Amino acid sequence: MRFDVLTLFPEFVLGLQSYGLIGKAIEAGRIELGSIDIRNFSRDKHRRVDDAIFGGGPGMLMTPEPIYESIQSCRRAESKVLFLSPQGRVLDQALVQELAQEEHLILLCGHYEGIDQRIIDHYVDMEVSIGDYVLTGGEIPAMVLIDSISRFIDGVLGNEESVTEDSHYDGLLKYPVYTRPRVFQGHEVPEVLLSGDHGRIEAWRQEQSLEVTRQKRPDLLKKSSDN
Ligand code: 4H4
Repeated sequence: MRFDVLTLFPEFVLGLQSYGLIGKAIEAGRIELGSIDIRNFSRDKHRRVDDAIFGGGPGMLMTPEPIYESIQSCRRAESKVLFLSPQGRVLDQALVQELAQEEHLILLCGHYEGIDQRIIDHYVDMEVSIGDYVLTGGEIPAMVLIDSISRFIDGVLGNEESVTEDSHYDGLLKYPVYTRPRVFQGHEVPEVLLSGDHGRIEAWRQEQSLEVTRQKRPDLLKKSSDN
């Protein structure tokens, strides 16, 4: 998987190169990360990348030419261009797994009031949102996508970790988990987890996963019963 991030803050995105498992995966070549400064494609003598909005309205918009040139600078036949936007399909684990099947994702980060609609209409394959709120820029959403998608790339998670035990993998939340000490501030680990009886442990975990989901996200239970 290769990610190319089209951004006005290239250094910010490259911080991922020294960020935990993502940094290790980049170093090991499991994932590739490029960060392209849209401003380098401005033909304006002041390197402007924004302008006033036709028809009036508050704020500024990112102009289409520098964005178009930055897309063309890295686009390949297999590329998918994603625009991070509050108007996009809201990211969930299903979309993460769908996007993890791609080979090359170009992540376009907006600023100001967004970008010229003609880029969205003619050069963006999918708008993706990380939630129903508006941020100052698309870089943090882009990093959310890179992190969540990278967990599904072979070799990024250690052998001892697996996405199949994650919350939302099967549409439910993860069961409660515990580690040493067995007694912490007088609070004990559930006895079943110390029993060594893997059948009992698996059954307990499945029931707990349902109960946690029922308590915290009953909407997920409705969604899974509708499917
Ligand atoms: C893009 C603001 C588009 C407004 C932006 C619009 C998110 C989000 C986000 C900086 C950029 C904002 N990106 N999930 N939420 N014209 N990006 O807030 O569509 O209203 O991903 S617009």
